[in-house]
Amino acid sequence: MFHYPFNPAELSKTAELWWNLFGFYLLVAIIIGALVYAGLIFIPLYYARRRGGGVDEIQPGVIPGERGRTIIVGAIVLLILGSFLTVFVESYISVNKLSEPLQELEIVDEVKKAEDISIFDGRDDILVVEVVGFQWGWTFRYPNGIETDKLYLPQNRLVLFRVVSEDVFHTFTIPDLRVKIDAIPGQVNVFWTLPEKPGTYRVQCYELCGVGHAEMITKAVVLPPELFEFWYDSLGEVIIESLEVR
Ligand SMILES: [Cu+2]
Repeated sequence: MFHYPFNPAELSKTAELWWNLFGFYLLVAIIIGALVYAGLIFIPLYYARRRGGGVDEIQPGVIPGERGRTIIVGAIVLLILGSFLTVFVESYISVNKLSEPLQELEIVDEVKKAEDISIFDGRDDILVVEVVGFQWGWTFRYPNGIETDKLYLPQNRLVLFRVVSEDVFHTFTIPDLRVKIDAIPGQVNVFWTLPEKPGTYRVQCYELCGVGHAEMITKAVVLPPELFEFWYDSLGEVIIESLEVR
C-alpha cells in the first residue's frame, strides 16, 4: 500500500536535504571506520615483527624514550579535530537549509497567527494545511473547508503545515518525505515540504501519546497538480483512496 523507496531524495525537497546530510555522515563514518580497522589490523602486525627490542620493552631504571613521532601523533589529532569540525559545520548548514523557507516567507507568521486558514484559499504558490493531532488520530483541514483524515498534497508545490494538538503531545511525521514536527497543545508549529513524486506515503505519530499511539497512522497521498486541483475543487466529494506509482 505504501511506497518505500531506497533513496528518498527524489520524493521531496525536505527528503533531499536530509538525504544529503545522511550521505555526508555515511561518508565520514566509512573513512573513519576504514582508518580504525586498518589500524587494528596493521599495528599489531607491525609490532609483532619487532620482537625483542621494541619500544615497549621495559628495562629497570631506564625511562622509555619517545613512543610516537610528534608529527604523526599531531596529524592524527588534527584529523580527528578536523572531522569533528566538518561534521559540525555541515550539520549546521543542512539544518539551516531546512529552516530557510520558513525564515524567508512572510506568510509563515500569518500561518502561525491565523485562527482561520480560509484566508489562504486561492493561493496557487503555497498550500496551507492545518494538521490537528488528537488521541488517537489526525484531522487535516484545508483553506476551502475540506476536513479529512487522509492527507492530500499537490506535487511540486510548497506546502506549509500548521500543526496543533487538541490534547497531549504528538509528533506529525511523514517519514518518506522527511517531515517531522511536534504537535503541542496551546502552540502552533509550522513546517514545510515540497512533494516531488506522486504516490502514497505513511503518516504516523512519533511521540508516545497513550494506548492508541501505535494506531495513529494514516496516509499522505501526493497527487499530480491537476488531480490535486480536481480533488480540492470537489470539496472532498471525490474520493481518492491511494495512488500507486511505478
Ligand atoms: Cu500520538
